[in-house]
Amino acid sequence: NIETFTSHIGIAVDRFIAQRQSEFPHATGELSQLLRDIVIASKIISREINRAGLSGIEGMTEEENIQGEPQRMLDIIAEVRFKRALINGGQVCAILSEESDEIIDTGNHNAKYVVAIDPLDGSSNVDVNVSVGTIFSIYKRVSPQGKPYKKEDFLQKGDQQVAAGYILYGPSTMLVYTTGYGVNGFTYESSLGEYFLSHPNIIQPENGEYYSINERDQGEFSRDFKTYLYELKSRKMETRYVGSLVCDFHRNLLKGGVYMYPSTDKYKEGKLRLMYECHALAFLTEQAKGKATNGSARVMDIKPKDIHQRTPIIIGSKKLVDEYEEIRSLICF
Ligand code: P6P
Repeated sequence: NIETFTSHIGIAVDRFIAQRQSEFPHATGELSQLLRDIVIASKIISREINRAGLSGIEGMTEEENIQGEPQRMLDIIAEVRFKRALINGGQVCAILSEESDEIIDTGNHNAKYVVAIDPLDGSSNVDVNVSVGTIFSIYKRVSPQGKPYKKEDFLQKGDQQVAAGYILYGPSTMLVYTTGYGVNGFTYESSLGEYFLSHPNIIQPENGEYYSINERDQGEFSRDFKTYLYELKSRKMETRYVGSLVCDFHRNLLKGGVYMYPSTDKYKEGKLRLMYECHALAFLTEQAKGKATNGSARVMDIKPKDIHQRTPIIIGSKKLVDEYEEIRSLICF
């Protein structure tokens, strides 16, 4: 009956956002509205993904994105949906998207936030029905309100994020985000069209059994990575690599583990993008008591130089990342 069905369901995300806002007397409600705008777009994309095989939108376009990667129809659809939600929501003056070379001016020049987003990370997995994700970071603009955005609004350190999160379009669609006061996970109930709190105050296990890396490149890894991987394998850690970042990150966040994408011959600076992938995940993992480094520096301390720059990353359970750093300090100095 409805009692049992709803007994385990937590608060709806709208009410959670409002409750959190009420804890900050000076809050104006603009960030709350921005989060709601992201939630709206995610519900539309969740539906598009769930029926992609029926609507024929799994395929490719003839285009490539700035990364030189082929663009899929769903990449474009996801970007359009987030752009529209953020433009109409009025809280964002500019958007940095993985799918667009240039920063998108929303025209909301009085808005005080900017958003960096990977609208649909891992989208190549959709046509084989493997989970994919959206990753977003929210920053306060540094340029004066009332005028168009400046590039400096985006070249901010990870520490400057006011909020960050991801949506995981998996067996269930989940929203996981932080505003700097812990990490909370919400599960989407499509029959009600609402997200409900299902994973309150997520803490990443200090240790873990999983390591995630594409072993294809192991011949190219630096000595510290080779030594670290040898160590992990020698104690029979489980390798789990979906090849969809949000999946691999989410599993390691809940169960404990480490995700690595080091520098390779093909990706000298690592493959993952700092502004709209690594910053958000680093903020989340630190808020959940985990750790994120680029090998020599805390990801959240990196001073961005280019809006589409990449970075090597080792991210996850604190003890596992500490162990990598120990090995690196022994080998590299
Ligand atoms: P590789 C997907 O393209 C992505 O950006 C992440 O989602 C994923 O973790 C990574 O690249 C996979 O890269 O080189 O292992 O195929």
